[in-house]
Amino acid sequence: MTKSDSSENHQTSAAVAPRRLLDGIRSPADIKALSEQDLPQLAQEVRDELIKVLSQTGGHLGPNLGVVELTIALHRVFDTPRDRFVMDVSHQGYVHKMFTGRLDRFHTMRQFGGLNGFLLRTESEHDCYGAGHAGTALSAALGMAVGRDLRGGDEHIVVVAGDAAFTCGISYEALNNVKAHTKRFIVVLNDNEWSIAKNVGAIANYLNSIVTNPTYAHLHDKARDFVQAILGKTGVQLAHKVEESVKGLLVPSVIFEELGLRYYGPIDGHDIPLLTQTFEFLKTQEEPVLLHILTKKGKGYEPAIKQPDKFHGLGKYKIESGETAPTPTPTYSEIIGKTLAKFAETNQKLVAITAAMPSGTGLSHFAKAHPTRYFDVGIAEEHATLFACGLATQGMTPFLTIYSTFFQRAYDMAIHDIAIQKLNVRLCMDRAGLSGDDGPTHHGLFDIGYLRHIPNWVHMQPKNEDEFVDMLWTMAHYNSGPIAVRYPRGSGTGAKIKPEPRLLEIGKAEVVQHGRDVAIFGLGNMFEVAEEAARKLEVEDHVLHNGFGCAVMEHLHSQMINTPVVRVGWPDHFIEHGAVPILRKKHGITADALVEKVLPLLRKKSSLRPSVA
Ligand SMILES: Cc1ncc(C[n+]2csc(CCOP(=O)(O)OP(=O)(O)O)c2C)c(N)n1
Repeated sequence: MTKSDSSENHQTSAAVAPRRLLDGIRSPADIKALSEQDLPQLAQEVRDELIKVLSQTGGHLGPNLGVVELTIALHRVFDTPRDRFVMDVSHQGYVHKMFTGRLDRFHTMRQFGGLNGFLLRTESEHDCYGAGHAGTALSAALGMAVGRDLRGGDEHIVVVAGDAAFTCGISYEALNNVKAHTKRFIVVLNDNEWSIAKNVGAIANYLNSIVTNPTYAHLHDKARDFVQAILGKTGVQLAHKVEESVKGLLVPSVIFEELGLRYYGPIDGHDIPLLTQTFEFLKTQEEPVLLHILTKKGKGYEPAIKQPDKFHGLGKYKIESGETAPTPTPTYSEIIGKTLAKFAETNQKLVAITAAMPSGTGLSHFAKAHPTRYFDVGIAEEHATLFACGLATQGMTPFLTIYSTFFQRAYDMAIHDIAIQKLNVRLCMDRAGLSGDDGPTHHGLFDIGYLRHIPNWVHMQPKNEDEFVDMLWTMAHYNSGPIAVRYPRGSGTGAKIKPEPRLLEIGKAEVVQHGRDVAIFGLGNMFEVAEEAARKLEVEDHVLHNGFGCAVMEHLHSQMINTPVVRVGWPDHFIEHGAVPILRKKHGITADALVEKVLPLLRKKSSLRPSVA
């Protein structure tokens, strides 16, 4: 749509009925076509849309409410898809989706068949890089910038990364190389002081020290007036001349400059004119630059401002109050947080570690009870793992709680540090199995595969909450090397947890039902499905390849047992996002699908006796 199309449409419909400016935004050109006076209204409409739609779909509300003005300014100044926005995690890309031709599908967000909750290269030409895990943006964007330079291109590469992305080691691995490899590179550090929980560590303190510098408020006002007066009036031609003066007006920050990026800021990330003019200026720079902007997570929605952690990402909620539906039974995460806190009362060596997920992993319960033995290390899974290794060498009892998908980061540590040295690290993998609406970046479908071939590891999965606590108890007492437990998102069967946990025998399966013709091996939360199928054959909430079923087949083979094996698990491709029951049905991870696979074999059973895994 051209500029005139956009305003014409707006006028025509405005004459009939009040129409949102947002509805006229079909592409970034329509953002550029709006007058500066219209932008606050657009920002309000975007916020209203986010709050309304996400109340039904769930999603990353707080982060997106915080980047409304930033996204407007970015799309006014830069031209995607030619210019590239590389968003770290990309959970803050919802507004960008609205502005790039996806507003009409915005209500399908995170639903099966609908828009993904993160940026996806396959979803839009405006999404130049997909993500879901943190810390990848700077490196990937640097690769793009170098590719552009080698090609002789002149497009802009703009990174948008939150303050917590700067707790990731890889962000610094990228920064270490920026200056040597490109001259044109724009980084926006979106500082809202929050990761999912409050951001942690020395870098967070350092950013805070810039922001709370007593001269900052004064300088900020002067900088704003200056940039607006000079750049606003005369455009970017004067940019080079004023560069030194602009820098002088802003608070100098050593760390980013030492790393080779010219630092600008901090500036108000909700001030569209200031952001726009600053981007116009940064666009002209022939050196890597970092703009530090200050934003409020959850801006414009009181419940999200009051509880940034909860509203970082959540399911459905009531718009008026922000209330969410209560979970009927305690989740596995809650159980682990409380159980470890209880164990730690008598085991003074028990320590618990999270990589920026205190509430997600349930460790917030542990943190309250044992603050000195609780460690949030930031978004730093490799460091968290090595840190646990170090603690283990000191005879501590480290519990490392990480989502299955994020532990992929620490694969080398699982071999090189934990397994080879046979360290007593207890790995608790939350969200093992399908994560549902977050999609392929978050499904925990690979951990059996990536751990089971490493020597020395014990790997468990409980069939219900009670067995989970037994497993945690067993882990706390297991001192013969690494031990892991995987458990799903949400609640289990609701099984009553007995008062005293029991020690489990390592490597021993439980025979739940005796029979003939078929042997069903069920793992973890798939036990219910298996029970129903045999009443149930067990299946696995993991990819088939290198999963539990493979382990069963290998074992049968090694014992020279020649029997057909039916395996039920996730197929060999990345599973899309959507509600878990829909995805299970689509991919045949149900008792019915299992029975259907086994029946033909049973019909032939005169000669064969099948096993199911
Ligand atoms: C490797 C990895 N670990 C953990 C997470 C979970 N996670 C998603 S967003 C987020 C916090 C991001 O904070 P920040 O970058 O400051 O952005 P904000 O949400 O505050 O805008 C975390 C820890 C992740 N996505 N990737």
